[in-house]
Amino acid sequence: NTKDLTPVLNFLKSNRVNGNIEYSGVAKGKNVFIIHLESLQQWVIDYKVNGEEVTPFLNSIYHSSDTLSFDNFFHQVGQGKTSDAELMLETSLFGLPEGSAMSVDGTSNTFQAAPAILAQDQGYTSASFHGDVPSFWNRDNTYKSWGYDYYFSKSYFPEIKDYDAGYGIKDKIFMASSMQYIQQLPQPFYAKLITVTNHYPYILDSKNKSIDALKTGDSTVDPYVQTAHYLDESIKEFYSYLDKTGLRDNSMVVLYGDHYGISDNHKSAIAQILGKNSVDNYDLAMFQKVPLMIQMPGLKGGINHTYGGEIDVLPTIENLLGIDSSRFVQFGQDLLSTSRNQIVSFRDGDFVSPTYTKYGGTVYNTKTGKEISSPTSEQTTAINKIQKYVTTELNMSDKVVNGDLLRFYHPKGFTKVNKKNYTYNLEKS
Ligand code: GP9
Ligand code: MN
Repeated sequence: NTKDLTPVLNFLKSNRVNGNIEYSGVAKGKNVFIIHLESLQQWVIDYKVNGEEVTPFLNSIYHSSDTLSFDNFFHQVGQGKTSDAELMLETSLFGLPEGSAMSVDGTSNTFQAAPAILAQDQGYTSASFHGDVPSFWNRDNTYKSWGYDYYFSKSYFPEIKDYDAGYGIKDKIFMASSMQYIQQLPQPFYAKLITVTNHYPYILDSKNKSIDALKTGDSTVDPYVQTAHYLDESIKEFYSYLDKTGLRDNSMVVLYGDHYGISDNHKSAIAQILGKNSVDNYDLAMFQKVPLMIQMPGLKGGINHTYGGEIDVLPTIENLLGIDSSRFVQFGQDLLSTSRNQIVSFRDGDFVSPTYTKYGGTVYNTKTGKEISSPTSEQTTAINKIQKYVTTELNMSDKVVNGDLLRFYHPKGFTKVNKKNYTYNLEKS
């Protein structure tokens, strides 16, 4: 009941930080694109294979003066993978310790999610685009709970020869088709484009491969750079459509990698990628970095070193749009805030912070990467304090999701989403 919310609200209140004033409202009224870069990890940025950049276009965005780029940004997903990433970005709530919250609770729970917040606060129209079957990760139901006006899935995209590489339509075809629908949306809009080609097992027809594979000898790792390169080219094409349609000048583009593509089971390949003889848990923790870039004409950009994760994206976007996030139950902190705690909780209770990193249960000095095998009492106190925050944050978020606690919460000026108001024409026409 309502009482269950009290500890959650107290926790959020005691950890609240002010959004960065300098950036508050700078994107007000702009269209917002969320570009979901499937399985893209931060190490590919500026990485070369045989002298060739894997993601030349994303690299140019990463280094552009109107892009806020983050080089200590981590994925925080659990078993829900893509769906956990979506949940965090749309609601600033964590996925569950097991399974997918979108699958388990997406249909029935009450949410106060980005599409509804932007619609009610600033009149945004929302649409999600994904070139696979609508039921994957229970998107067809969850998107109604989040207040998505439109959901364009498989049947909206052309079925041409070799159009599907697994998990849905190839990214380049997906971008071209999505743009035709996007042009028809009332502005300002909030549009999410979920790419799929850079998904395990990284299959691509030879005519679309334009870069060498890695040569680690691990067949599930080596082609990763080829699909990542294809994904990069599709983003370049997306930007050319922005130019052609005139949308570029009045849009903010948020690009993010949803989670690792190469799992911890591939240690030898990871070591080769990183140019090391072997990897330890510290290296694997840092290997969980994914790209986050926020690009907008006129934005004061640069490479930001704050430690953060997917849970922090929504409050960051809200501040940029001039939306007060403090009235919502959101666990993240504005990435541009100068007073953030910079504690990144992994879903299993491990963490990264500017001082200490814990991965696979081992604690490291984040700055040196050295294992802390016999901590001083001072270190123990500091580590325990971080651990307590991480455990509490995850527990609180789980309480909200498992107990459907947002049905008892009424943010100022926010009307509960009525799922019945949303229907998507998902049948094949
Ligand atoms: C499925 C696609 C991939 O629709 O988004 O999901 P993942 O396997 O990465 O969770
Ligand atoms: Mn994914």
